[in-house]
Amino acid sequence: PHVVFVLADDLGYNDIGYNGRSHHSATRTPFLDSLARNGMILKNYYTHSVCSPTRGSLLTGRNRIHIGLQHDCIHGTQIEGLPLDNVLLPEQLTHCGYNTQMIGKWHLGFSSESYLPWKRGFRGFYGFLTGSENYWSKHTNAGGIDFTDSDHGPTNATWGKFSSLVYAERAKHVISNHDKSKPLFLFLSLQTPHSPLGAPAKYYKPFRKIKDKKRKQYLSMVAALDETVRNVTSYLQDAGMWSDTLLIFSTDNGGNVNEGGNNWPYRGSKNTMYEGGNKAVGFVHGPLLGVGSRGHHNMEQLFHVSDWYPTIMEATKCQYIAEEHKRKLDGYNQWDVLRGRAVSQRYEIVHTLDPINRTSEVADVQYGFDVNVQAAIMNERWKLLTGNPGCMGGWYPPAEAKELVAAIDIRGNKTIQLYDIVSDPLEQYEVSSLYPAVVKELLERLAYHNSTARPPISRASDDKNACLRWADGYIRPWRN
Ligand SMILES: *[C@@H]1O[C@H](CO)[C@@H](O)[C@H](O)[C@H]1NC(C)=O
Ligand SMILES: *[C@@H]1O[C@H](CO)[C@@H](O)[C@H](O)[C@H]1NC(C)=O
Ligand SMILES: *[C@@H]1O[C@H](CO)[C@@H](O)[C@H](O)[C@H]1NC(C)=O
Ligand SMILES: *[C@@H]1O[C@H](CO)[C@@H](O)[C@H](O)[C@H]1NC(C)=O
Ligand SMILES: *[C@@H]1O[C@H](CO)[C@@H](O)[C@H](O)[C@H]1NC(C)=O
Ligand SMILES: [Ca+2]
Repeated sequence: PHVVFVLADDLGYNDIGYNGRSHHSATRTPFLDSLARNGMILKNYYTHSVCSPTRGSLLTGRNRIHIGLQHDCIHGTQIEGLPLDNVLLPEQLTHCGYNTQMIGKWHLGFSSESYLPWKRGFRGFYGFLTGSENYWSKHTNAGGIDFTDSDHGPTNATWGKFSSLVYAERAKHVISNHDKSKPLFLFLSLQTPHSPLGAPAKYYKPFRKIKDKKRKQYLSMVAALDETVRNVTSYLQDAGMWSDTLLIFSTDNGGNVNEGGNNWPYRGSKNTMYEGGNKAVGFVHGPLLGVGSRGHHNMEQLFHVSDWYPTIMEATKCQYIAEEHKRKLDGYNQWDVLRGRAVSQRYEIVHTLDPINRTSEVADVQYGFDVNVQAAIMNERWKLLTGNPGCMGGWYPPAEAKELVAAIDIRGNKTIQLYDIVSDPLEQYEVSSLYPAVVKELLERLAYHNSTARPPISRASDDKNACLRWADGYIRPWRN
């Protein structure tokens, strides 16, 4: 089958129509909703809480703690990128005869050529290398133009054109040039609805009445996202490829409540360890799933972003280049689970374990784990947080829902928090003092996971000689 993986950037739980309708959100995603309704909605799906870790996990099939991405995103001046000792999903798929194409945002390092997407399994890349940029001019904050066509190098050819349109047109080009006797893997890594906020005027219409400017801009960008997927779907239909396409839709992390996104009724924001940071929008569509064309299909079983790698390998019947690659994965093959033929083997997710992020330099080791360190683990019904879970830790209704009031973070200075995520999915009742045995068990789990972690890459590897704007105006690798 052809596999189209659509990754939205910073789309919150309450920003997709099928969730928003019952949670006071004005978001409108009719096309995505229709795909989801005729596919399988992942109701219990988690990503990491920020861009690079989720993207790294998706492409390696491993948890962020095993690819050095436990601390923060990869910054433009950082030497290290997604560690090179991983074989990425597109490398495996290329080996199985796929035409592997990536469009959009990379954000996994570009200090030297070896980190670039087209050196790591994608036959073609058309998009940007850093984490955010102007949607029209493609300028980053540092001033460089960040746009590269892997066949021709950095380019200014998309200047002035909103990126949704740029990416949809590129997808059309990829699809029409694709040799139909081969399978296609298209990784459509869209910029919407990540900041900087703003969209062409036509997308604002349905949101005219919303007073909050950021929310209005953000929802317009979500509308552009919906239209992009609609158009790409029609290009696949026109090419006769749609009936043999598995489409996966996912966000990369929770909504950023400071930049128009929304995760209501869940707690927290992007970059927090609460559900608002990690509980993600995701669904799958395509005849291969074997689900009927009518009715709602919700999957309640636990699914993590690292599961896509082995799941896609199974769906495509692709043989691993080497068995050892398979053994390195943290992800579970959930293909039969998605098709309702098996029960998920996953019962645990480590959201993070970040030794650089600590609340005190003095260690406070309990059951083998230093609880000053930012960490979060879900295990069956329990969720344990240690250290600093992030600064936007309250409950934030969408700005258009004037009847709802925000509830502020009341956690105080606790370095250990325990929630029963099944009976208390909104994380309102901190119960660590009631269940000391559970706390002990989960701290021991964290100590175990810590013993398997790789040291985090960090800003300590920033290069003072990094160049984010070459004399010709562009961004590109600056080391050999
Ligand atoms: C989608 O296609 C319509 C009709 O051709 C076009 O007007 C619109 O600009 C396209 N939008 C995107 C994001 O591709
Ligand atoms: C993780 O393991 C390392 C190496 O044993 C240790 O130095 C560190 O304190 C541990 N971290 C936590 C959070 O316990
Ligand atoms: C730790 O993480 C929180 C939330 O992600 C962030 O606000 C804070 O700045 C981080 N601190 C350090 C030292 O990285
Ligand atoms: C948390 O600790 C800091 C520093 O010790 C203190 O200033 C602050 O008042 C404490 N906050 C709460 C809610 O206890
Ligand atoms: C990119 O194109 C725009 C519009 O033509 C132009 O103003 C700008 O100077 C160009 N930038 C570079 C680096 O060529
Ligand atoms: Ca993101």
